[in-house]
Amino acid sequence: MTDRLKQVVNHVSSSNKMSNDLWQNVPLAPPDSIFKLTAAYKADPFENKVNLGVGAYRDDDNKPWVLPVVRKAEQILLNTPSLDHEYLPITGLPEFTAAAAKLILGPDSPAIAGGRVTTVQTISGTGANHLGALFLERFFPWSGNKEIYLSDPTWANHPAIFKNVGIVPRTYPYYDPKTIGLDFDGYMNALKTAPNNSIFLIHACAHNPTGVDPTREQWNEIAAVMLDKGHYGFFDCAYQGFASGNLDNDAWAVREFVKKGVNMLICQSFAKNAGLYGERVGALHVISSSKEAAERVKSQLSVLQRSEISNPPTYGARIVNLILNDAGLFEEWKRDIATMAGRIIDMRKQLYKVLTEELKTPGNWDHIVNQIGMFSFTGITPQQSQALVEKAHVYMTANGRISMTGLNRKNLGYFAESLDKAVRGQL
Ligand code: PLA
Repeated sequence: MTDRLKQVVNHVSSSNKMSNDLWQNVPLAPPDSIFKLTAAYKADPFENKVNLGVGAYRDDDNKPWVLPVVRKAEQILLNTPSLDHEYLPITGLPEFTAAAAKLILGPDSPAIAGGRVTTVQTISGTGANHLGALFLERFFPWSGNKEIYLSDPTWANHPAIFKNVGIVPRTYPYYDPKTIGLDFDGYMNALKTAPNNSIFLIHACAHNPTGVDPTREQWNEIAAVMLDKGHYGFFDCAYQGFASGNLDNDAWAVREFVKKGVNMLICQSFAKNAGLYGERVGALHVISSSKEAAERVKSQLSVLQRSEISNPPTYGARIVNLILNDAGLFEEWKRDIATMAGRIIDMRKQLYKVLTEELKTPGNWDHIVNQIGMFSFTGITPQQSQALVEKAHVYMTANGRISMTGLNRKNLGYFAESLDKAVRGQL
């Protein structure tokens, strides 16, 4: 070997050694609890496999559904040669952010009219949660520890999002396994006993994973304590339209809290209600007490956004912008949402019927029809969930959550029978 060659070999082997050692202390992380189900489902050759994991809408043929209104908007975009691929402003497409604020806060929102809303386009709902968390970590007038109260249970990603920015996640009671419903007393007690000016993360509608929302009377009581205690509301709205099938109904709590003057921000996602999962369309709305404060908030959100993603992506925001700002497309979108919500409600009714009338599965299954939104919290044990995954090829999260959209007329019977066997300990 020539000296030069030896030198090169040595160099390569030493750099290899270095890179081998470099990550030796990096522990192997477990796969994501929700997305691992999608991967396992895809890899499973079993014919009757069922995916009830991720909350992504499927039609009755178990296919992802591109909303007809989205197809139309895409055609319009294709036929608009003036559109280019320049960067958007840091806070996003202005027509989109303005319309997105109106969608959640209402067209006649006094907060919008007063210029008190700062809206920033984000990387879907997750990005809105992250940017909101980051903003609070930096600028919330913390009086003690940096903490946020999350409902028990909540979306699996919430604790990680807050931990990432140095906010400690704590929990407040939300779900009562005995009633398979809301633990309203526990919730109220947590609001009352938390230190003044605490931050509570609240699911705006169609709570994930339980499918259990407060009634309007209960929302009013929650708002009253929040005001009394000076608590801050961190609203996560990932399912507007999916709870009742109606966009305005599902925004009721958010609008009511804004009207009552609860200090709050809202994270908004268009992943589910527009079926734009992978396009990552969302927004963060921060409500301030004055126009001048809203401008300062906007300036700081711009600084944070710039260093995180520089500026948000164009494609999905352009689609939603067309839908929100064209009266005809907007009406069509509402019909598409009603189609999705209606199919889910139908599946709830059918599942309930098969479990209670045909199979006479032990236990009370009223919650299947009473819970709302994409998910049902079945109330089965982690062992029963595990048996369903491992023995019946029914993919669902260990906490007993099922995504109702994964059910259709063809697989509902198989799922119900498998659930029945799991409950009877016969799987
Ligand atoms: N907030 C809640 C309460 C959610 O359930 C989800 C998504 C998001 C925010 C974020 O969605 P986005 O970033 O796509 O807008 N929850 C899903 C998917 C549907 C996931 O885990 O990311 C779920 O299966 O729970």
